[in-house]
Amino acid sequence: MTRLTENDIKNLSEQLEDINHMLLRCCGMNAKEVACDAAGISPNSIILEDYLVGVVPVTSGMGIITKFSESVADICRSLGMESFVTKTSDVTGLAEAVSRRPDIIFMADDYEFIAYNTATMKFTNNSYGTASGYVAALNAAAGGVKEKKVLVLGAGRVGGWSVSLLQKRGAEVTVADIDTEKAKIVAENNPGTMVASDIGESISSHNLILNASPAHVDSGYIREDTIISSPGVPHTFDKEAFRKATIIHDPLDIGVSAMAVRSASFSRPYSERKNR
Ligand code: 2YH
Repeated sequence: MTRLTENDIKNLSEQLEDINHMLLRCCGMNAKEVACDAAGISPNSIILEDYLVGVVPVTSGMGIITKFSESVADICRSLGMESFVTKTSDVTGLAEAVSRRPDIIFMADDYEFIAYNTATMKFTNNSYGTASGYVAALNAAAGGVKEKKVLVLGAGRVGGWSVSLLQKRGAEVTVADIDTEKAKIVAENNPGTMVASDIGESISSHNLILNASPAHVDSGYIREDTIISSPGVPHTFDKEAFRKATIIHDPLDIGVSAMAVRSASFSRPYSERKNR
């Protein structure tokens, strides 16, 4: 599982405006609109300003990623939500967060990253959020994926969810992975999905790609006018790839925004139900 590095996110809070511009340019929607589409709700149906989000740093495993929690809180703030990072971490941090009665608590260790809705006791995770956000972005950038061929690179958790969500939007999906067995399992779980036999040839024969793989995509294979929705980190496209393709990418914003909006959609805000 790819772990974000401090370098991936060090300036993210200052880049959120630029990411919104990138999304508007590529998809005609900003991060909030992409996240609402990913969650299957209209932006007018939810008042994100009424939701309070708590983010708890977690020291287990490989430990704290500098600015990770702050970036998550800033992303939620950029959506209009109120947010805070707890001063303490782990279980003490969770207790601190709960005492402030937030609607949503974000926590991540090395394997799982969740947005827990405190009213419904339901959580949504980053793999689903990332897949749903990048599928929504690709769908918007492509003017709809219905009955169009889409290639999903990577058959991990994000790739698997992407295949399923693209199929729900009516796309004809092919999945590719250097581990063909993993791709076959994703295809078996999503009947109708094809498995790529030659990854380079598949990239060359698609102009809509969801890149959920950490592998480098060689620009030589990429067709002119391809749209690549690319959650995969590290993000290693070269200049030629950017010349040929529209590439939608950011290290955290699209996935976290989708998680925040989906988790908020599980319940009305606490502020509306009670006095905090
Ligand atoms: O980046 C990660 C994991 N790879 C999970 C991602 C799931 N798609 N976790 C972040 C760890 C954050 C750290 N524990 C902190 O700063 O709190």
